[in-house]
Amino acid sequence: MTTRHFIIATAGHVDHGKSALVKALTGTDPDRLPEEKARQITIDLGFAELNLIAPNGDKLHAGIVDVPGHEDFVRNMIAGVGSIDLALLVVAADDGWMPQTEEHLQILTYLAVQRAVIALTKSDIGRSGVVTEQIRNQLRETVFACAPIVPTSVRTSEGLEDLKSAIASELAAMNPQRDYGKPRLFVDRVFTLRGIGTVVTGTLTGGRFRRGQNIMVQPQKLPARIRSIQSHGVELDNAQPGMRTALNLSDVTIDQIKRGDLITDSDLLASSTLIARIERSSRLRGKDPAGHPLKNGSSAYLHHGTSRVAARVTSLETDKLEPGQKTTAHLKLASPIFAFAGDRFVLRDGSEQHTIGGGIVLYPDSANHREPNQLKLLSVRAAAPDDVNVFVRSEIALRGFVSRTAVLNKSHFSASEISQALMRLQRDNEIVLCEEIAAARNLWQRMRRQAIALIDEAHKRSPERLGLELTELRAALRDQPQNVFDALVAELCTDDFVRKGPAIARTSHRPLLSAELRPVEAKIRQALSQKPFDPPSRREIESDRGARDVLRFLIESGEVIEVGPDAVLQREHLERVKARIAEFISKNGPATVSELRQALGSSRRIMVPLLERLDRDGVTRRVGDRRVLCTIHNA
Ligand SMILES: Nc1nc2c(ncn2[C@@H]2O[C@H](COP(=O)(O)OP(=O)(O)OP(=O)(O)O)[C@@H](O)[C@H]2O)c(=O)[nH]1
Ligand SMILES: [Mg+2]
Repeated sequence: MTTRHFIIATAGHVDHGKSALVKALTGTDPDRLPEEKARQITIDLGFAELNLIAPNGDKLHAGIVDVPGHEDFVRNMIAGVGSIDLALLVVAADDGWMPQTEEHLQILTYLAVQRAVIALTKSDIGRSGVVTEQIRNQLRETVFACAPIVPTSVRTSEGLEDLKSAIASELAAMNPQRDYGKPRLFVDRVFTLRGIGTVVTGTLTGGRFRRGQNIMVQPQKLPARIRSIQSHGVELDNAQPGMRTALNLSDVTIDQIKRGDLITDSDLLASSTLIARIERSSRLRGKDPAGHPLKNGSSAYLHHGTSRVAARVTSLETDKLEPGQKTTAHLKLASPIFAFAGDRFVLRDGSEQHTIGGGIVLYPDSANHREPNQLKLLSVRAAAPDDVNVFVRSEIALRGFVSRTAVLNKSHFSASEISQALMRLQRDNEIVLCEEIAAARNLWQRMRRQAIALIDEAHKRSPERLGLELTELRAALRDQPQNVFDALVAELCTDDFVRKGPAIARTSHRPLLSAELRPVEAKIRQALSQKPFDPPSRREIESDRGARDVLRFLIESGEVIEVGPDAVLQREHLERVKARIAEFISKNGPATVSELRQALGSSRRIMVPLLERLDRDGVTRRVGDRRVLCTIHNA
């Protein structure tokens, strides 16, 4: 039977008994720092593990993150609850609902934690009945309204078994964290072990890591390799989502990596601007500093995963945001973060005293989506952040084109979920799929029509040419990204168009000289044949525009070969001169340029580039200042 893995984090006011409870449940004291022991307070995150049996007998394993309750360390608390399945919200029976109980509840809500078990601690000294009622009242309008409340005491051991069963029932009812093939581990600790090297720990989400895998430390894009993996002290080949994970990394030193960094397998760029849906809890009171209006352009701190970064927040819809309100906003970050659409975050004020809001990343890249239709698309996305169809459709509508790998990958959806959504949209005729590109149908058709018109125009303007130079087409469509352009050319070429060297043409197009160029053609042919191995230079032939066009036509049609920058030969003459050179060397042995030139009635101007070309083609080989035939031609 496989064990299902989950992550639990504590939450609650300072001194309410979170760490004591974790110790009583697991046997591990999560307070490990000397300063924590001395001050009897949790400062930084602590870790423990709990094995449980589900009501149906399944094995459950929970990594526990114990967070500090003190208001000075809310920053650490947020780092601990970023990717959890279940909150263990602790309220002391003697103290009741307190400011950080409230602040932590709001943080859990912003981070979209869906389930909680409430431990009513210190039941040996408190007023369990009154406080239970108070908790129920506080949770009434929240997702935790029906969460179990279990009175416990670590002094008398009352309720500890009940608490374990309550946790087990909650976890048993949950799906383990999703594996969408995009592993991310937000680093919460970095340390070095003698003889082992750099170790980072965190909670793994979104995908798996395996021993030996190459990874990327983001946002700095630092490549490294996973030398070994542990979870709660046990060596593993693989770590899966929802596991507390320790990675021993090669190629990184501890000064290159810190809490807040992210281990991922993606080398996509991190972003310094985001578009996000921001909301402010209606529980905030306007008269409290945390509830003051959030004015446009205010600075705040954005907490994402275990990272915290200064941000300038500008609503795209309103001047200021009051408690209970939501808006789509633009966030300019002081340093980049590696976020996905759908990621949750918390906002604290510039002084880092208060939690003022939170939200969801809608668009994890730079963009300036302020048009009403764009804002509408974003709010549709905000309303259904877990709907892959909504995500993909809005992404294509916002960007016009997307490349599957580069953009859709910054989401909480797997490659196959995205592919299926793309196929559905294609079936419904909303988009065009072409190689790596998915494009809004209207936009693609417009671009395609434009390209076809340009090609037809080129055929008409210069019927003697192969077609429209791709560089010319690219210049006309310069606003489109290169990969979109490449996809368009590829798509055109599946149909009525074809690539011919550097040009694109209608398949039906046959280059043809216009009547007025025919005499020029005859003249050039004659000039090239008069002294077949020593014809006039290209410059001489191209005496005017018409001659230039004709010569290019002859080159493109393959009748004339460019031997050097200024040297051209008719194809048949090139073949003949090649044969004569081979014959001469076979008969007389290795020959110099000037021997060959004299023997064949050619010139240095032709013979030097010609022999270089034959060297490149493997016909001749240079030995000193002589040419020999390559063995294959001797044979
Ligand atoms: N009587 C009684 N005291 C308790 C109980 N649980 C914890 N305490 C005491 O409460 C104090 C605080 O306990 P901690 O577990 O450190 O509280 P905490 O919530 O982890 O505190 P921070 O991490 O600093 O927020 C300690 O002195 C504990 O001995 C309990 O069930 N009964
Ligand atoms: Mg503690």
